[in-house]
Amino acid sequence: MKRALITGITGQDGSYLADYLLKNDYEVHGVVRRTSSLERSRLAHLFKNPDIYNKRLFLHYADLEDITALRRIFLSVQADELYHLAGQSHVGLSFPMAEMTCDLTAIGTLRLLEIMRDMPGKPRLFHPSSSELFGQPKSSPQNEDTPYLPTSPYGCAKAFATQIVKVYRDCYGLFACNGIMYNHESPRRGENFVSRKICRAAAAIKLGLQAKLVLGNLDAERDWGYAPDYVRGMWLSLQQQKADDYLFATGETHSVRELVELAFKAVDLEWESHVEVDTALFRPSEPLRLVGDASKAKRELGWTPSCSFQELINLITRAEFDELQQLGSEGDNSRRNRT
Ligand code: G4F
Repeated sequence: MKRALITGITGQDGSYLADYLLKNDYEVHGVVRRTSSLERSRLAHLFKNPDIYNKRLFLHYADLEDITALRRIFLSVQADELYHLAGQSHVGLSFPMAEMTCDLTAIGTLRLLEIMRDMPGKPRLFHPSSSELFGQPKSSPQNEDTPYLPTSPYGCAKAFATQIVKVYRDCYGLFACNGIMYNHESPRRGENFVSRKICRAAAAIKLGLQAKLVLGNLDAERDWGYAPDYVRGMWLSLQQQKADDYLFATGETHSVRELVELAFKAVDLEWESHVEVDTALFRPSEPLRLVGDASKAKRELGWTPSCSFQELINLITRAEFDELQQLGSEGDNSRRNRT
């Protein structure tokens, strides 16, 4: 049985990856931070399964800054594969929290590589890089060779982390891969990312639980895909003979406005009378023309996205509607914390 270690296992990607690996007969270990709340609802279905929790799924406590604890976990787990998904992943919040974002995302990755260098049986490493690397690129679509021009502290931190992974691969022979991930969404997305915020609001407004939706830049455009597809790409990256970098994207770009239109249409509402724009939610700078060319991942890994943009937004909005309706029928309209 192969053994995998996931930092950030409680997040959207970490929880889908745990599902995927467990289905593929892995023993899965996750690193979690201590928080005052024990609720880790994205993993709840796994905790409830007596054949899985503490049998094939194990959690270990450590912060990314706590090198001694991390090193101890790495040595005791002796994983075959390490997926480093933890970090501060909100681009907007990286502006007010620039130092923390760079420390966790950039230096946190370097610290992990340093631990790996010293390990006797070195695991294969997957690092999730981001389209934020490209910021305002001179060409579209982007591929693995497009120069980095990040426009946010988060993008700068990812540029450092991506390059240091390549340096450690080339200099120390580590099996370390970057996946340049474009936006990927699902019902497990954090509620302060725009897809989930919009789909949840459309469902809540339809059910009479929310009056309006306040958004930032409706003209911003992204290449949005379905998170479980991207998690499959992470795994495929580590199954190759040679470590390399791959870009994962749908190749289509859509605006926030189109996302709003689809989400409200999914619940049979006209969006214009429910949505307000607040310029306070605009970011100091916004990437432009972010759309990915995933032909290398398709050619070498056999990876393709499974879900269209419309299917994705319908799927998230329907899941929100069902969940809010169920909470309502249980007499509890409070928002559930999924992390
Ligand atoms: O959903 P978002 O916050 O995602 P963003 O900034 O593109 O970052 C996500 O994708 C990256 C690429 O894969 C990851 F690296 C990163 O970790 C994260 O997963 O915002 C999408 C767009 C932005 O242009 C933002 O300005 O939506 C625009 N937007 C408009 N109104 C809003 C809002 N974003 C948020 N979060 N909230 C709004 O009210």
